[in-house]
Amino acid sequence: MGNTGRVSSTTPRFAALAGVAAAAAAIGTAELVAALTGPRSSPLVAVGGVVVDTVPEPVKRFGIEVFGVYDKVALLVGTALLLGGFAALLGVLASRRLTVGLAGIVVLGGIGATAALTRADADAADVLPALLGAVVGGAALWAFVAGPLELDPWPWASPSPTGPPAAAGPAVAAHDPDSRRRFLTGIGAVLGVATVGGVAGRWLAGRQGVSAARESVTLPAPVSPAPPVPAGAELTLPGLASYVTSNRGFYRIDTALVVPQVDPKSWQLRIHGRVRNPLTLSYTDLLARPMVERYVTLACVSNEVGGNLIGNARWLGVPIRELLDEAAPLDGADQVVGRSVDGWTCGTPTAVLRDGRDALLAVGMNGEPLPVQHGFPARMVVPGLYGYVSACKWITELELTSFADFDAYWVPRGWSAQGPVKTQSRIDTPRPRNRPAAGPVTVAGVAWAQHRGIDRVEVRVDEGPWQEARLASTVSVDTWVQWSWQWQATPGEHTLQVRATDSTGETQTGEPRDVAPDGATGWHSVTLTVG
Ligand SMILES: Nc1nc2c(c(=O)[nH]1)N[C@H]1C(S)=C(S)[C@@H](COP(=O)(O)O)O[C@H]1N2
Ligand SMILES: [Mo]
Repeated sequence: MGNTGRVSSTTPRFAALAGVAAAAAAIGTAELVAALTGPRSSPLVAVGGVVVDTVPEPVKRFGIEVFGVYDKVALLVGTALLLGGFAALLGVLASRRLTVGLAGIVVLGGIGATAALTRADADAADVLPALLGAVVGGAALWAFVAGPLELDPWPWASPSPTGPPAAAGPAVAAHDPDSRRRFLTGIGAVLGVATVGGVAGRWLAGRQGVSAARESVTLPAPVSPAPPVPAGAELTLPGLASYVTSNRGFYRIDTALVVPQVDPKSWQLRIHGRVRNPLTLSYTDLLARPMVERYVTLACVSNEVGGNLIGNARWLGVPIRELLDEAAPLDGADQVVGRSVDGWTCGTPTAVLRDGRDALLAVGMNGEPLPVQHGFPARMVVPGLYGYVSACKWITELELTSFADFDAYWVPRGWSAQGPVKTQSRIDTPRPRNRPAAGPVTVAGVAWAQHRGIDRVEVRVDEGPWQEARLASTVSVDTWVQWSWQWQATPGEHTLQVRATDSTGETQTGEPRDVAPDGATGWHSVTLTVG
């Protein structure tokens, strides 16, 4: 170095570095504190959660398109990058006027603390990660910009304007040759400690999860077991979705940036609102009740035609109908709002829950306690309705109200209050990347119309005549069904299409419609080359 020109040109970059290090110190501290106050009080997670929930007007369309399929990691990384940019700017501002930089940190801390307070079930301690983070971040900024680690000379410390620029001698003389090394070592140390602290905080928070509590649960045997899966339900073809979806393979959709960790010991389900007899059940109360086990196919309203946001599992639980009968809904209570511990809500017609179908307050999935991501300790599963109006995970309340009085989470965000599943069908094999040889080719897939049942599936090639596929067997009308069709494939490019007819006689419409506001329509098409 020793060249004043180079010093002054690199200094803003060092100042930006100081800002980023200060922000890292703040975030690392916040994550560490959040290990005590709960992962949702982490400012990154809390701010991300507010972003997910608010979906401001210009972003609304985008929000609707990515309904539920938020890339959570991308959101957190995006927030961190934005924060990094802002922090760099703060560093530069602080190098001119420390108070401006510190004020910026106070604003960031305030945003984090406010966001944490808006989360469902927040308590006063949830402001601590953001506030303590801001204190540590502010101290770091001061240390690098005006304190012991200050880089010497900062631009404002350069020789007085009266001194000839070429005669930078005094500044160079006053320059502490160790300051740059001290500064950079300090930055490195702060970034290192902040990273270790942040990772440790995340790790500690993860250890407080409920996996151990979940593993120690013994589920009761059902008084009414699921009917056995008939041998003919599983065609076992490569590429074809299996009739029963594994827990690991089951799609996951929710707005939760961190998976809620609900301790079954303190968990309660309140059934309240417009009922004659409000009830509160503990997890033990729930497990003591007679359980039924049923196969039900769950689908997301955001599932595009041909998409895979659908799965079929064996759910163990208590019929919601029985719980409602005990609570005795009052006249006009036509909506049951399921409310999750994280504040998410869905609204289900009371009549649907009481019409005799196997709507379950589920505690088990495919013979295991519900996986944490799928709603442990308890969730709703309602055959025939999309998940966003029925499948509340981490449920803690069933509130009887009316559709006129309450809009559940997705309704003000542009989705229909009513969400019956639409009849749909999908071609799983062959796929475009397959290049089958000419001759016999098995075309196969799944079709669903939960709670109505599928009567017929038809396939056509190159918009020729519709030809009836063979339906596999199913457990009940509440699950999807596999289908297959033998194709005498000829060389060249071909387009396969599928459509299903449900047991009411209604054939799936070919009109392509978007997933919003109440589920996609249209025929799944697969174009591929033979030979
Ligand atoms: N608490 C909570 N429950 C929720 C959601 C949510 O965002 N939060 N999403 C719903 C939606 S849109 C669907 S499709 C199903 C998905 O359930 P899964 O993740 O177990 O497949 O959960 C429903 N239950
Ligand atoms: Mo969904």
